[in-house]
Amino acid sequence: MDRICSRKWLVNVAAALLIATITLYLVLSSASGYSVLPLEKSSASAHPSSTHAADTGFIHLHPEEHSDRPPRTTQLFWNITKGQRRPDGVTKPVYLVNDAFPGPTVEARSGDTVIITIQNQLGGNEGTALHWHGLRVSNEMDGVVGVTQKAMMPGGSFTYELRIPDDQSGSFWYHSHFEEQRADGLFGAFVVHRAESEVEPAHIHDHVYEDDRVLMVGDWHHRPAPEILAYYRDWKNFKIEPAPDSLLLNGRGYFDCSRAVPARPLDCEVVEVPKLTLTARRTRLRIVNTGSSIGVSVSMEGYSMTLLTVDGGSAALSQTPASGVGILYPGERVDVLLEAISAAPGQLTVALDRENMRFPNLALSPTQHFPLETGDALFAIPSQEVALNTVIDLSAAFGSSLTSTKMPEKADTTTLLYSTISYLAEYENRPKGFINRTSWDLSATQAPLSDLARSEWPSHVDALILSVHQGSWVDVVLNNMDDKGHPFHLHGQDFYILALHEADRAGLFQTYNPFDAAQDPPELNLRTPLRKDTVYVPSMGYVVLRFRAQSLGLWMFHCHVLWHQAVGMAMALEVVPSG
Ligand SMILES: [Cu+2]
Repeated sequence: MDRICSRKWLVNVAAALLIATITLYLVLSSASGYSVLPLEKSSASAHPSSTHAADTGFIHLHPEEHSDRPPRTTQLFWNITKGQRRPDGVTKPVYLVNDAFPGPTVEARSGDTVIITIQNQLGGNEGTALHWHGLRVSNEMDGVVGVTQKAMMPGGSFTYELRIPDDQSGSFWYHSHFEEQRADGLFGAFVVHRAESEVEPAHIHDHVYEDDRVLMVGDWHHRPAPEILAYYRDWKNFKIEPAPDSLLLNGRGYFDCSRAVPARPLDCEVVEVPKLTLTARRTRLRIVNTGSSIGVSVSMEGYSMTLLTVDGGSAALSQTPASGVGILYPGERVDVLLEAISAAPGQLTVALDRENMRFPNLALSPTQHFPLETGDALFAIPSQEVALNTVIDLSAAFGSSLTSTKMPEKADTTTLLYSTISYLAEYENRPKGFINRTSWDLSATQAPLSDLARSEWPSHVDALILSVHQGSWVDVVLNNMDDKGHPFHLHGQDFYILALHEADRAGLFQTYNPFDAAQDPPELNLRTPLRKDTVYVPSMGYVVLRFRAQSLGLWMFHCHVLWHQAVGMAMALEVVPSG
């Protein structure tokens, strides 16, 4: 009798366990199948790298290991390969540096020499090269295929010897400058810490922070970049850039699989929304837009943001602390000081600007939220006054005061440029980028121009090459003839932004010609201009840039929207010896 009873009891327990298991399975499988924001769930289907216990979602920096040591030389070895990854749940072949996506973060200090030997292990016939965005390295190390080097072919290697100037520190990044590899993940962060002995503007020096972190933000396409470019170049698509599918923070995002359309099947798994954690009361956050075409705004609930620097460590000031910053365009960087104003968990919000998304992608959430947690040790700083829901306007920021010895009242040469993307019958109605009616055809420049005699350049590339003397001051007036903005990046030197003008009447160009005596010149900011290496030129407006030509060689100047650059919106600056 006892045995029968106990057997019945066992059967009941087993049945109950079975029902519980089935229920749990149904709950979990429906969560992983349909929930858009599965905050807490089994890690079984999550991306492996997002489940790491110590993971904060940010890239941690170590200024204490660099600021008070003497300059040194370090050697790195990087293998470039390609592999399948699921950055946002959707499988895609991405570029890997030493098996990592994004590539490893480089940390150095001003005056260091970083030697990086790159092995191309991509196989097939695919070349590559890396560019060190914003770093003032010697011209032959600039990594631009067709200008400063040949593409490094599979099985080959190339050694970049990066001598970081004694007076350069800040937030940089590296990325491929060959075809469209940047859009498929060949990039990483590069931070140069300031030596303690260097003088720093007071508004930065007065701030203390306990943590120093990087956040790379960028749009993301599920299809390989060559397909995106082919779409953009197709005359049937009216020169409208394809909207991205997703966005990534330090290489991770989340895509709602149920939004995939049958016409474009995806290998999609629901992944956890990446969580972000900040443990310090004050953090220096270096935000890099690593995307292909879209501007981003970033805001953080529970934190105030104070502008510190823009691009490669140039001081920048704006109004009172805000709760966000933007719009940051591809290639641009901004360093902000984050101060906790609330100990409660909040969220980080990224909003993608719609300017380069005229055909909306219904699968994309243009504004995305990521849970932002605070560490145990965190407590709010009560004295902070933050205008909530305000965003630091980078186009209205200004730099620290310049003395007249730093920049002359007048430049030695002035260049007038007009840029546009048009589609003309003679080019089969494909979009083509022009600067002063020249267009850079990258596929035609396999031999680097730096290896060729000047007289041979025109037969290799039909593009504008502006020659200036080393040490001379150059003004560039760049008029944007398009009804959308373009973030232009100059290699090898920083420029001051003396004027920036956005057309204030829709449909009306407001250009500036400094050689037209009848036109009133705009007001130039000669005392507190922002110093940058990437500038957003507003639609139908213009910028006036001034820089001192520094390093000898050929330096590209191009739109950092990858699709615009790929269809020719590029030119070069040639710095020749003076006298
Ligand atoms: Cu552009």
